Amino acid sequence: MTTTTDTHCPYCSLQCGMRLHGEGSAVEVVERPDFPVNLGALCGKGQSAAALLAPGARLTTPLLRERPAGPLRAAGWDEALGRVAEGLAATRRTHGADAVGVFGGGGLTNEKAYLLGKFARVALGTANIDYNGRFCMSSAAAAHRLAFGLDRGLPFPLADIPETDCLILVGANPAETMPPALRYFRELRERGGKLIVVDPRRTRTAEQADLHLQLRPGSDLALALGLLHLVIADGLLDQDFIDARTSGFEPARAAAMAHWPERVERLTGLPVARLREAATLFGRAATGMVLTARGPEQQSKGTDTVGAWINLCLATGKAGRPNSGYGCLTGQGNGQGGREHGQKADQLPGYRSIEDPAARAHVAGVWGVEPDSLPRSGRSAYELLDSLGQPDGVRALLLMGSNPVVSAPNATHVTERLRALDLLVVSDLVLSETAQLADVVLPAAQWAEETGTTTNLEGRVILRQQALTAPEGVRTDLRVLRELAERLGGKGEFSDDPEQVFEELRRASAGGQADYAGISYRRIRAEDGVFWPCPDEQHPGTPRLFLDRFATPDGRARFAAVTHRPAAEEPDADYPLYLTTGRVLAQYQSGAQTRRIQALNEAAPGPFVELHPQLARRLAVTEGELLAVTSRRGRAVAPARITGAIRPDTVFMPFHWSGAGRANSLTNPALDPTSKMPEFKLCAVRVERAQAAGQTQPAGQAQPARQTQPAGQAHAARPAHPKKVR
Ligand SMILES: Nc1nc2c(c(=O)[nH]1)N[C@H]1C(S)=C(S)[C@@H](COP(=O)(O)OP(=O)(O)OC[C@H]3O[C@@H](n4cnc5c(=O)[nH]c(N)nc54)[C@H](O)[C@@H]3O)O[C@H]1N2
Ligand SMILES: Nc1nc2c(c(=O)[nH]1)N[C@H]1C(S)=C(S)[C@@H](COP(=O)(O)OP(=O)(O)OC[C@H]3O[C@@H](n4cnc5c(=O)[nH]c(N)nc54)[C@H](O)[C@@H]3O)O[C@H]1N2
Ligand code: SF4
Ligand SMILES: [Mo]
Repeated sequence: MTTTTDTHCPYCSLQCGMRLHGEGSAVEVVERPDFPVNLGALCGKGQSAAALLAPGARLTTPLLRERPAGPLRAAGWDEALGRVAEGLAATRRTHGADAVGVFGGGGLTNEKAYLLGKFARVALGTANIDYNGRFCMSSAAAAHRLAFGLDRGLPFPLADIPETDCLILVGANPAETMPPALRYFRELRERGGKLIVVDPRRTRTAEQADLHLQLRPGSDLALALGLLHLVIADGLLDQDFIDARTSGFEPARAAAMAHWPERVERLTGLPVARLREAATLFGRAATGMVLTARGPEQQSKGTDTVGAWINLCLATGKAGRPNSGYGCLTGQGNGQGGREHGQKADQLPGYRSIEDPAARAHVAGVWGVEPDSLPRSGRSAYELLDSLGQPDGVRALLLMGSNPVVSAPNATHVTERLRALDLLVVSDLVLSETAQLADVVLPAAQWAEETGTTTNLEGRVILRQQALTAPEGVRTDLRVLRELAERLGGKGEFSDDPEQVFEELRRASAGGQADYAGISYRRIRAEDGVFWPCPDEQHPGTPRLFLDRFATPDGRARFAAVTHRPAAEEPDADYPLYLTTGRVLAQYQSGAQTRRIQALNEAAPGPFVELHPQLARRLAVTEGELLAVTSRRGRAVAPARITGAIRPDTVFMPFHWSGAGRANSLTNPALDPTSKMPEFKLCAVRVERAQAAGQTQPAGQAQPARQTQPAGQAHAARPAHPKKVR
């Protein structure tokens, strides 16, 4: 029988609508032209997403490690879950509940993220749960809450973008990271609106801009302050808006006045004339938007940096009004919903604080437990990974939906910490680099094999519908959590029916900031998604926030009192260049999924180091030659890609690969004090020809499309680790 199911892409936060068309276990992705966000358009990742559903391409049986340094072998579910439950319980008995940790992901559905948070607090009783979203947009989330009292990535639908007069895109490269969204920027320019792109590289996105500000990495804070300075000097403030709808302007004004154009030119490397051009375009526009992505956010001053861009919007009256505002382009498939319902260290569902007595009482009521039994705040993502295997740290870890061996900063150190665990349990679709280190690997069902909601970058809650039955041997994450909770014999009820879990999430979120109480699967199907907050079934949902008031106690948006400061590590004589990192179109994140898909692997076969021709000449490097990049934390080797599109003082590496070409062997785990975001976007490095540096192995080259080994076969043996204790 042929079936057609409407669903959404498993990858990024655009959550493009797609249709799965198929017979039996074979499905193909076809267009779904009626879904408003992407109107049928998909990037190559979405088009090829079904390839990983095939049994040969993914895990179909649990895997167990018998001896600390032995290989992984196939096992039955009963044995695998028994081992996990016993191991977690033993760690809890010996070292206390907080010695058990949980690490989640922004790709998990709302139902999974919610149940994972409940599982940690109720079934395990641990404070130590956090997730990879900490590495993603957490600085923007923190700045949002400080300024507006509420964090939703975009306060308006994407469809508003073409209506604004001037848009500043800061450290975002949607041409590679969300191509179907380019339509909105194109329409903006067709209407006569201006597009300004701020990026140290002339990306495919920057090529489409009216003005490209090719700043020095890490200088966005100075740039935003400098633009505010010029706007003030040119009399372009919206004083009525400042008086009526904001608080705290004076210290923000004083900080901006200390960032005069020549000083900002020195800090950013941008000529004063360019700064003036940008300030005039934005300041004079009747409406305007600033959108940030990972460029300015993944810095040890990311929260302050985003705050400075919000200041620019507030000072010019470009927030809380139609076709104006600040927004963050969230990244992961459920990067928005995944940060709302309790998989963060300090959070309970509905974007509630775990330290707030009223929030604890409400959620404990829904969960049927005593408020006092709920743990308090735990460690943030990098702090949690850094604590693994340490005497007072986490000693048994359940990891669901992340591949930190590739994606965490200072990854060599993080890998060592993972190896020092008493027990590592990884739920994944494939044998990721992190799963290869696990004691127990649990094969999870995939997006097309289960139903669940995600919340896209606009705050639109949408429904992925099951189109296929998962292969034998694979279980859903919800079922794994339910069965583990039962084996652990604790309090609370755990359902594995997604709609039932969503119904519980509605109740748990009711009255919170991210209020889903009025959203149901039925409504989502009928309405192309529903925007939160949506407190009851009659409520239409909230596509646009802050039009009447901001979500602060007095309804006013708050200016941030911020000044420029250097990065945690600036270039010096030993490490004279900036390294920045990011993405390419055909690979997704740690590459665990996309490196297993042939078409994508052909399009982007391996890591590389982007460098300017001037730098290449100085280093006597030719195109494709292997380069050794060294930072204070490690070294990576990858071929040179010479391009005039990058600053001569900066090199760029994508972070999608493991092995010798892993960018995160180099990156700096210096954390933003507020958001705990690591400084992925810049560190100081030295670059040499690999041969000159004594490297002769052609390491870091394209990796062949690796297939997961069939069930029953021995899997990667893990090198022995001295810290391994059992
Ligand atoms: N193809 C693809 N698409 C993806 C993903 C993927 O892995 N692959 N991941 C998804 C996820 S989770 C995310 S978070 C998003 C990320 O989406 P983006 O933020 O658009 O992607 P990045 O490449 O990380 O960074 C954007 C730009 O920041 C620039 N940049 C580097 N340093 C600085 C700086 O100091 N200041 C400024 N202003 N810019 C700087 C880089 O040159 C880069 O062009 O993409 C999502 N979509
Ligand atoms: N140098 C550098 N490092 C970075 C960044 C950067 O810009 N530069 N960006 C950071 C950002 S923004 C992000 S978001 C992180 C992302 O990095 P990761 O957290 O590693 O994200 P993914 O590679 O998407 O890992 C998801 C894993 O979960 C599996 N998976 C997918 N869906 C499911 C599911 O439903 N259930 C289960 N059980 N497993 C699933 C996938 O197969 C994959 O192995 O990387 C960060 N690291
Ligand atoms: S843009 Fe994002 S959601 Fe859309 S098809 Fe590509 S990866 Fe999927
Ligand atoms: Mo992300």
